[in-house]
Amino acid sequence: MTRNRWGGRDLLHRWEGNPILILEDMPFPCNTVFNGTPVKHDGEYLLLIRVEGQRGYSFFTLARSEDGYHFTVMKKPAMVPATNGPFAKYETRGIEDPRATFIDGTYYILYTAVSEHGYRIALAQTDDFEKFERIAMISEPGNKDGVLFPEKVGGYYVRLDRPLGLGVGSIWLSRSPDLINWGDSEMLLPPRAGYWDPFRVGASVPPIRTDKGWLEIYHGTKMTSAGPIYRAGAVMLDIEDPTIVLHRCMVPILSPREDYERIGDVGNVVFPCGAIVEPDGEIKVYYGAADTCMAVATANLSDLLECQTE
Ligand code: BMA
Repeated sequence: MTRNRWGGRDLLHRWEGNPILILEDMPFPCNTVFNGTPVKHDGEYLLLIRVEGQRGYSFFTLARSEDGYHFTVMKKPAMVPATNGPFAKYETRGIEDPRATFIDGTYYILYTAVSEHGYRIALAQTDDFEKFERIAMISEPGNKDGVLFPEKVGGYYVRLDRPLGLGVGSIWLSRSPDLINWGDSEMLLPPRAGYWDPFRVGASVPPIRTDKGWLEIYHGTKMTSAGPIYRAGAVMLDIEDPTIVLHRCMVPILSPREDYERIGDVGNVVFPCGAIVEPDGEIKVYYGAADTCMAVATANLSDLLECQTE
């Protein structure tokens, strides 16, 4: 019997059929497929995936599934970098890492717009994942990993993001009256010396309301002589005042262990961009692996909440 040198235990359980999307599944030539954000729309699983084209810049394509595991990728890209209008000059090097949140009947997508002027968070909306409408650039350069809360808190829309500041890379929280104008920003979660997330942290999955608080699945990096290792962890925020951190996982909930997470364009990366909570309490977390393919891992939401108290 072959021993699996990557073996290990994570709170999230990888689906045995992983990875769920690889280059072979793509109906057109491209470099990689990763960092997709899921929604369940009319009973169907939709995954808006980041595809890096052969020129090296990213765009988004839709994949559809009936069971959340077997996906078919649409033949035409869903959203490509703007080539005219006010967004064009900020998307010259692609659009990356979409995160979808459903608020009051509309899906809002936060994504990273990349250009020679730096990276910024942009906001688009869609009702059906067929047509996307860009709404606004909602950050200055040097900010990414934007995720929207699924409802207003204290009368305001709320987002988490990751301004790079002095290179520290902490998760911040900002508020907005209209989803376009953002401010009232506060530092929420810094990297943690002495743990698995000492270098940088960033929001990953749009916050999930639970009866114990807002569950945020975030990514954290540790720097090594071979580059960063990207792991996923969990933090619980107060429902009424999400600037209050109730619990933060001592250990990651998912670490790169399998070949498809270890080896790729950027090795040692698990990078969630969204999750689906099923009616029976199972959570499916969708993540990019090694910046090269898409994978999914599951847990009971209640087990994930347990991890907070460790
Ligand atoms: C982050 C983002 C992600 C990427 C990750 C690992 O900074 O750029 O898109 O998956 O790095 O390379």
